Amino acid sequence: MTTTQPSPTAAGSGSSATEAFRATRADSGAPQVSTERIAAVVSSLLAGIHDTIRTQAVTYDEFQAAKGFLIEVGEGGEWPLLLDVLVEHVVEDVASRSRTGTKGSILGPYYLPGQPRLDSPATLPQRPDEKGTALVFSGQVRDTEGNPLPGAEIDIWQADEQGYYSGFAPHIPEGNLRAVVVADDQGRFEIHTIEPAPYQIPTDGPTGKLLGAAGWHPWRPAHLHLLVRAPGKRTVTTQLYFRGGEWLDSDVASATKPELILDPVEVGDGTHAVEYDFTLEPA
Ligand code: MBD
Ligand code: FE
Repeated sequence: MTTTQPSPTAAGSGSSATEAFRATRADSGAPQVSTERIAAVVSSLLAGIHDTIRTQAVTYDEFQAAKGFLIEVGEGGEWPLLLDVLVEHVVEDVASRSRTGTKGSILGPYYLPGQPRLDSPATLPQRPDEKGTALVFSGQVRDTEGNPLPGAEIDIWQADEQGYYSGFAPHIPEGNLRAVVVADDQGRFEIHTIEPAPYQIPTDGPTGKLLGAAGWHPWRPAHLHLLVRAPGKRTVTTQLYFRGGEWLDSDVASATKPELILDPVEVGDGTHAVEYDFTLEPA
């Protein structure tokens, strides 16, 4: 480290992610799930665990270690991180079976609703000395017939050039590299930002320790997070990655798709530019 900035701790980002999750759940209310559905899903889940214990001949020591691990995940506030990294991609895969339009990807634990709405062209809120390669990200939002969607919103959030997210790292100002960008009357948007760095799961928390103990790396490739909305359309939750980026082929969260890779070009001054269009299906 070349700075004396406090580096984010797993416990800090974990508990912030747990708080953020609770805050967004409060808006949407408890889902109504039938007794039959709960019984079916929970018995299938338990059958998977029981089968693993039998086929792997899991010992008492291992069983008790698992309990200790799960207790630590809760105490560290890492349930959102652990579940989004190891499980969410399958939920997204199932949801996407019945969907058309731009491919989706996982939401992840670091979305914060209620960011400022900025008209396109917009520069994402950033520190005066924000490090990183300048990126101009532009495109158009259309419906499945190809019609432009005026006033579409691009709710965007990303890590900085060190791989940290505002709201989950104490040294970054609130709202940094987050905004809701409002497209123009042709559904076009232009967003000025910087290229994020790859993201490393904190290695000092239970999720990171589990990955290390299994001999797996803790990295996600560099990515932009997006929620793309328009009136009457289904909101697309997705992520965009960068061609040639490290960890693209081994994302710890298994959340990359070939359709979601940007290929920015140098446009002078060291600035990179890239276009990406979004297609939203009817709600
Ligand atoms: C991230 O930045 C992320 O996008 C996901 C899915 C999990 C952990 C950190
Ligand atoms: Fe992320």
